[in-house]
Amino acid sequence: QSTFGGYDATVFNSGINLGEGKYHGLIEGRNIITIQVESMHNFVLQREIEGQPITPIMNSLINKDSIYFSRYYQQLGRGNTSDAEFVSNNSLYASMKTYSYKEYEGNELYTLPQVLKEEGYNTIAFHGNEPDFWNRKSIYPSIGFNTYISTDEMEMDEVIGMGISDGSLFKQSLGYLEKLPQPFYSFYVSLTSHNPFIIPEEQRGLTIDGEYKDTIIADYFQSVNYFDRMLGEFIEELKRRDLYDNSVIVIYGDHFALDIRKDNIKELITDYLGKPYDFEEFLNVGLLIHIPGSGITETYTTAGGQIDFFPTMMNLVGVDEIKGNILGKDLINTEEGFVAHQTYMIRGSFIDNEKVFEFSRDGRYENSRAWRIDNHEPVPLEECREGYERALREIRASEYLLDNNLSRQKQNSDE
Ligand code: GP9
Repeated sequence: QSTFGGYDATVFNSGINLGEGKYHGLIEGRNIITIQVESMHNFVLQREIEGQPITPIMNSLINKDSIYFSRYYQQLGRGNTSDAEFVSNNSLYASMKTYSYKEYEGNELYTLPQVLKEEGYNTIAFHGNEPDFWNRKSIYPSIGFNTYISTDEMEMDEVIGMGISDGSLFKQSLGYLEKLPQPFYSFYVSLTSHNPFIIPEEQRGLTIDGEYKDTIIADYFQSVNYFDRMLGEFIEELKRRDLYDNSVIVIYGDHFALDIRKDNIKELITDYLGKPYDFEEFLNVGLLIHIPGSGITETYTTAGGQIDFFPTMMNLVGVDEIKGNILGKDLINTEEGFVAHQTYMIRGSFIDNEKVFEFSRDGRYENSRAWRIDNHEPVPLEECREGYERALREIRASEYLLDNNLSRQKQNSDE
């Protein structure tokens, strides 16, 4: 049996060949523009408020030349936005001791940007906040970003909330993209839709006068709608500068916005959605891969998580072999969905294609809760035991691996 210090190393997808998969190499050679959107719930996509689409631009992307994963969940530890980055680019679980960008700062990592560099990509990251926030500046080189553009390099010409507005971030990034040798991997971390979601009046694109007027829903929808509009302008600029046709635009949310643990919010969203606002909607941040001119428009409903981002992108880019120790799966070529959680729903909880299992906070299995996603009916707990054990096994193995700096190590088969 392959082990890492007694942990079952077979949980890691090291050595797997992706070469025979559907859409293997579909985006080979194209630039990849990934946008991790601040606080984006999947449920804002393809939804309306008072007759107005909240995200018309992303909706139009979903409807043409895109692969859309409609059940794609956040998987954070202690580091919010930065953990979403960490999990997405490393395909391992986030630290529960402190934020991963601090805890694993000294690790030798195996990451998506590094793999893309080996494929000839240039890598760059953009974020409209101070470079040291979440320790990004220190860890980005080992994540594999050659260049990091933040408030040190950009003009603070329009600030909304915590930093440079998304509109300005996109505009200022274009000059860098134009100068980069292609193909490039550019990773954006948007910021304007951060809590408390206040967009200056003149920048608000929705009219919300009805029952949600002056509620957190109204503010939140305005902020996501603002992001969406800025994305639309960015795409037009990419087209104008000849950077669109040969690129892929990837979009997913970093984490929830509207906190299910607050009763008034839970009630409001339940009312808006017309169904219980539960962990399934709360943790779903969506993933959209827009491939201009591909003629491919598909929606996948397999349950996946941020941990699956790296291998999914590897397959599309056409990288054959997974050479490091990662835990995610290529979501295009997997039917069995499984997403383990350790925050908001505590460790041992999981979501699969049919159900949600929430491990009890008192640590007693028999007090856990499980329900079907389609009709919210309870699921017998004995049907969840295997998933519960798998969630623990994967998270513990990941923790051991990262604590011992083994991302790039070969597994031992003789222990
Ligand atoms: C900070 C930004 C927001 O740079 O990424 O972080 P959050 O507070 O959402 O973790």
